[in-house]
Amino acid sequence: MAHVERISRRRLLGSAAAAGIALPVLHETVPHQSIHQQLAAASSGGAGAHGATAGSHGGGNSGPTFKDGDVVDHAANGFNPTEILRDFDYGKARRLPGGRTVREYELVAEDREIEVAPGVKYPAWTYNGRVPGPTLRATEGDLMRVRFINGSEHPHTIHFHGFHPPEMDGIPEVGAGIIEPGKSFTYEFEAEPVGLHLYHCHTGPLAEHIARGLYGTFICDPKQGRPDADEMVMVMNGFNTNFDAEGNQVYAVNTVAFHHVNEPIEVKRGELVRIYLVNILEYDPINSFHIHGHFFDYYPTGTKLEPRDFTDTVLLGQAERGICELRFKFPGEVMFHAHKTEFAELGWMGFFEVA
Ligand SMILES: [Cu+2]
Repeated sequence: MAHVERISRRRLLGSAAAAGIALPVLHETVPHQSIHQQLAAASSGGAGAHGATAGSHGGGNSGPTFKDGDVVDHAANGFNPTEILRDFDYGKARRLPGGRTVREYELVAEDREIEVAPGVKYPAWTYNGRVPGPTLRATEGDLMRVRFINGSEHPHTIHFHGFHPPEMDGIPEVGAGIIEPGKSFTYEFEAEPVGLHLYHCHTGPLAEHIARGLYGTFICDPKQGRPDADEMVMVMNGFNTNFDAEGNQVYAVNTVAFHHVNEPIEVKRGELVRIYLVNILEYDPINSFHIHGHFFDYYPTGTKLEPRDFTDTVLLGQAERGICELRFKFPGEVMFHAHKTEFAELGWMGFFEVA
């Protein structure tokens, strides 16, 4: 019954595409007629809002997203998840007298409609026009200066995870507090501790300010570095396209549903791959990550240089993150997805192309 309830809460999602993405699990667990009726209702209810269409069946491999390999308009979005994957922002770096490195970054809040699945538009709030925002990267002990310019119509902040004094915490009524539209503020703090962190807006209502897309990854590298690897960032997120604050209708890594089904991540067999995995998902209590046919070393929060686990699946609550390291053993297409399988079927799945 839980599945039925979940479908019904997604009926009004305004997205035939998301509703049409097919749910084999549901077919197995609830009467077909009921599901078909509900999907048909979702399709007809949603088609008007976004112009997406679904067939009379609406779901499964007949779903418009999956079946046809439709893709979103990355150019219109202004970003491509394949590029976000390996895009690290080290800021504008210079040495201070005494040898310390200062890194200066700029983040601009901007309201922007983005396409999160083919035909599904979402009125996002972004840092630098993209969701997730830039992956800010520094080495422990660097001085970080993050200039925040609020170009949005809404008040926002940047709240970093990591060490910093309260006046740099990016919460209301402390330090600069909320940064109003048209205003700016520079957050300044030392990069510490070593690990994989994140940042997000901390203006109320907090859930909405996060869900809208105001978040990104912050990596603090150890001074001695980590072993050479093919590094990538996966921010697990989702979109509550009907704004009912109950779960989400679209799930992904780095925003676009099924993106790495359409564009598998190219990796080399035997090479060390390091995934910086962040869960920022709002409106669902847990998310997960699973790779097929392989196990990985797992470093929770990346704060220790020795792995805690050797596993093929990790579970993460919101703001939990960890580093996954592995070497692909076999050539070919290797699937990865949320082992919250409902999420996988609503967009959170993809493939590595191992060569
Ligand atoms: Cu905000």
